[in-house]
Amino acid sequence: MKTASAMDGLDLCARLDELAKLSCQSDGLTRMVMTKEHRRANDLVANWMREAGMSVREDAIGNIIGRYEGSTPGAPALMVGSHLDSVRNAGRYDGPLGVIAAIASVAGLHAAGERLAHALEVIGFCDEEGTRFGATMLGSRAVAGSFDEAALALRDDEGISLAEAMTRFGLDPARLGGAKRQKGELLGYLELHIEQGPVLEALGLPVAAVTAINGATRLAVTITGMAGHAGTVPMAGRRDALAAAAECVLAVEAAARQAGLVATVGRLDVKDAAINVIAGHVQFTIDLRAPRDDLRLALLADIEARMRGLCAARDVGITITRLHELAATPCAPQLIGSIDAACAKLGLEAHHLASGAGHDGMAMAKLCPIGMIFLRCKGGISHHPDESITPEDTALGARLLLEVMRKPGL
Ligand code: HGY
Ligand code: MN
Ligand code: MN
Repeated sequence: MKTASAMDGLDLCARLDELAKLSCQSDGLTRMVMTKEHRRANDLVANWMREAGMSVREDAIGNIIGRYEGSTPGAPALMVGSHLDSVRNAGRYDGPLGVIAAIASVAGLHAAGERLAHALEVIGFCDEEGTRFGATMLGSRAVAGSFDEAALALRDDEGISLAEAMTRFGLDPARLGGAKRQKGELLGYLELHIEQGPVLEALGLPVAAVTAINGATRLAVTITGMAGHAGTVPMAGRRDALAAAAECVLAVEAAARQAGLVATVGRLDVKDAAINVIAGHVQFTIDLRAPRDDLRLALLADIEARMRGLCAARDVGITITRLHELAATPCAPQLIGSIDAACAKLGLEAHHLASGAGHDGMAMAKLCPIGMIFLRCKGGISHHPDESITPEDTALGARLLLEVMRKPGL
């Protein structure tokens, strides 16, 4: 990155636009883990990291990591970054903003010849969304040492397992343990991320310190009934898996509304679907979140009970598989305090906000203190092509990130 423009909002947004082109979707952004788009994104980010004065490596799970030594080589590092993968038909700022802003911050230090007492490591996590294989935060779990090896057997829509995809990507699944960092290597983990909600825009504030990240559970549900002829099987005799699944979807929605929480069926697939066939086999996903784990587990139990009851009444089978679970995660008070102090230094209000969305910090919290900065985004829109931030806010977010990187208070 050029010296003067390292923290320039237009330059940062131009780099985010460049990254957004690395997509398997011709008319939008979809970038999934262990794909050629992932490879091209790692290569592009690695070049920017080197330009910013960092040494660069790709770890055993495909995260791209740049290191900028402190005044004493080998000192523990503050890790700063976010994820480089996306959901399908995504916005271009969810994830990459945190990586690009972190690189720009190091580029600013490098240009000034400034070394901190601690080292800095900038990371582009390989898979936070879980778009391709369903299990989420593969990269940060591997770094934190909480990677579930069962995930290696998960298969994508083409039936390719994560293990096979890693091999094709040039990684050895048997060696992914090498990504794990030891306690003490990292002082903490810090991430700049779009808010993905409407609060900051409504308050007229550009940034906030995140206080905690909601806990999340992801489920895969399979309903098995009896396929049949749409014209000959009487309604009374049907074991219609799609009708049962539809009732389950509404039960999920009703349970979440009643609990004052959120639960979403984002994907539903009918096996051997045909216009004139009663569905015999349906799979769908459930994503549920809560700020407290007791509330999340109570909602989970309620949803399971409702679904099992209505499937029994319809004489169809139901299996429920847990794909992913992460507890509600508080951010470190020291980092919240540092973000507040940096806001004060930049003349910004020190607002606090909890995160309804999940983030890699949930996994990293097992290894070290975590902190997050939220940046205002237009209409709170995210996981959508209309996701939007301004160059001015982007530059401000990067400057705030740099201030906290200088004085994390850890
Ligand atoms: O699902 C989430 O909250 C995040 O975008 N992965
Ligand atoms: Mn994200
Ligand atoms: Mn996301």
